[in-house]
Amino acid sequence: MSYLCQLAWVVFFAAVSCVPQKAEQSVVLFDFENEAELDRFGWKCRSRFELSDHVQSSGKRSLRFDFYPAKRVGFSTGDVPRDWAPYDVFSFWVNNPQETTVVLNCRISRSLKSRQHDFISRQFEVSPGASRLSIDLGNVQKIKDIGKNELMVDGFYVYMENVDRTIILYFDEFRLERNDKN
Ligand SMILES: [Ca+2]
Repeated sequence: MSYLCQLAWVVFFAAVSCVPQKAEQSVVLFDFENEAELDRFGWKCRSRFELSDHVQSSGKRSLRFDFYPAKRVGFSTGDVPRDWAPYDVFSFWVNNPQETTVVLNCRISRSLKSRQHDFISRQFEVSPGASRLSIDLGNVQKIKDIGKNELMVDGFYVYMENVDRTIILYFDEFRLERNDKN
């Protein structure tokens, strides 16, 4: 093989290896099927949590979380992929066994350059029964003037505020999703 030919192959393979890997269409971050998943969370006081096979959206189990009366109570994790820019939606399934709507908050912690942080916060009114809650990451990028490919995340926090009675919710299938079908 001539020198030029060898060089061409080197350039070709270098170019191929530099093509960014496309993110999966949908990534399940937590499915709450085994106890080890619970170790990936930080748990706050004033709560009780366990895996449950009572209801679920995927697999056989979900997370049952009892929010006890408190000013603020919930659960958080930093055990997530850092780069959320390739994804369009962050969503999770929730089942509200109460007979009334409850208010649930979700806060995504975004890391900025120079070790600063800010938060993407959403408040949801969760109706009785099952529903899927979602945060449109594309819209967040627009509102916060975040450039494409610049959504670096440290983790998220799901919580309730001013809880005056014990509230039970079941959670399952925390996901990152892409909208395009390619
Ligand atoms: Ca599950």
